[in-house]
Amino acid sequence: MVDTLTPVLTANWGAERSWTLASYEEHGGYAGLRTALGMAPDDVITAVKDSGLRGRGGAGFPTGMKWGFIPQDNPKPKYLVVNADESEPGTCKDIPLMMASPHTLVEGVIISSYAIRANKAFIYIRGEVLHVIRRVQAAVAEAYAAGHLGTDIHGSGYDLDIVVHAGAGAYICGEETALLEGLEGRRGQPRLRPPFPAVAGLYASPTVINNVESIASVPAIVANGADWFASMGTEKSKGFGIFSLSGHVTRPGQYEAPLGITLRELIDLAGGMRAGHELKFWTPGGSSTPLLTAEHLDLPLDFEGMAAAGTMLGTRALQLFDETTCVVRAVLRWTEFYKHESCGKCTPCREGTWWLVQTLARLEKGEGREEDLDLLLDQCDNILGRSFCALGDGATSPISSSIKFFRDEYLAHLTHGGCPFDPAASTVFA
Ligand code: L3W
Ligand code: SF4
Repeated sequence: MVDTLTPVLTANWGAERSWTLASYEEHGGYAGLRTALGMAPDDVITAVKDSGLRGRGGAGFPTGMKWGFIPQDNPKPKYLVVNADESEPGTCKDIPLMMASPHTLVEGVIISSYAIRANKAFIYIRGEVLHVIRRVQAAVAEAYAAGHLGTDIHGSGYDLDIVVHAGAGAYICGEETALLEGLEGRRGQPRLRPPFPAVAGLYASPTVINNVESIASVPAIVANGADWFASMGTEKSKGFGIFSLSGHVTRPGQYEAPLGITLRELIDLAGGMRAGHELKFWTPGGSSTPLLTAEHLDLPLDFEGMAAAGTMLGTRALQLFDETTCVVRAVLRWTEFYKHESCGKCTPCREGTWWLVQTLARLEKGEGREEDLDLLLDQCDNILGRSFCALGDGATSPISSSIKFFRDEYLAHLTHGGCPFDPAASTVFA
């Protein structure tokens, strides 16, 4: 299901064979590339800076500023790496984008590489999605055949090669420095930052790493201008984005809309919650972002609005749960995921996620004690801010936020001697 209020990234998803070069060019594709090649690289960076585009992978770092960090006086090669290792629970925007319109990404890679003066770019795709890897490989091959890639692209004197790299199925490789380790052939574990990749990234060379959706937004910015992009969204969160609705909603799917839209408006677009049920809790940007409740339906879904509510916009992975879902069970499922995916490099996360699962599991079974709630919060305190990377911090988000909003539901498991919910009533986490 795709619905759009800002038909840009998803505009052609419904076109016949939308993933082919012919279809993409028929709908104006590669116009941005021709415009960019007629500009000085620094002017492309300025356009992206002026547009206000912020990273769409979760953190919201200004994209043009990141490109500006690449030291052009450094004689080493520069690289562009696309983080297409989409694995955050609930996050499902980059994979549909690459399936429906891989050329939007490929065109974005060429323009972005030109801007930072990179002659080699990598698209790192999570290994489990073989169909996506094949589709992007086919688009890259079509782009080479059409002269959009290779040497002297369209007579500009600019050369670029793209390598499509398949990951090996580790969530941690979505962390940018672990991704670089994986790309270099080592075990995927994060590196200490600084130095940030912009200074010393792939093969210790200056490297820009951006999310798929960030790079896919670039062709439209170059083709239509920075002001056009900045006219959408909110004061500090410009432009549009893909909002992925999943869970207990009538029409789950991708909804492209300006940043700052509210969840209430998105649920309306999606036909409402499933009939006869009400929203109980939701994640704004995947399970690593603290949960919110029905009280937060009218907050702007932008970086500032979510920060003010004590959470993060993240990847706009809106997982919606109605009153039939046990929040303790949902949180236990996510925590088991983090424990499984912890790379083991640092003690707070490696040991802490194991303890979180032990404590949560006994509470969920009704075998815990009331003091276990404070114990859980203490365990979170010992992980948050003390882990080597964001995975450890993210593991604490669903726990601490669910205890804040649903302490009584945790306690009900103790008085009931187990989960008070009927697992058959909820279609999620049953
Ligand atoms: C140069 C500086 N570069 C920061 C760059 C940095 C990176 C970007 C953001 O985590 C979040 C995380 C997850 N000089 C710089 C600099 N940079 N200072 O800016 O950096 P940072 O540290 O703010 O975030 P991060 O470690 O990249 C990303 C959240 O996203 N998340 C997870 C998403 C998961 C996926 C997936 O499924 N693949 O996207 C969900 O919300 O919790 O907070 O490039 O180098 N001084
Ligand atoms: Fe690895 Fe977890 Fe530490 Fe990150 S926080 S380095 S995933 S053990």
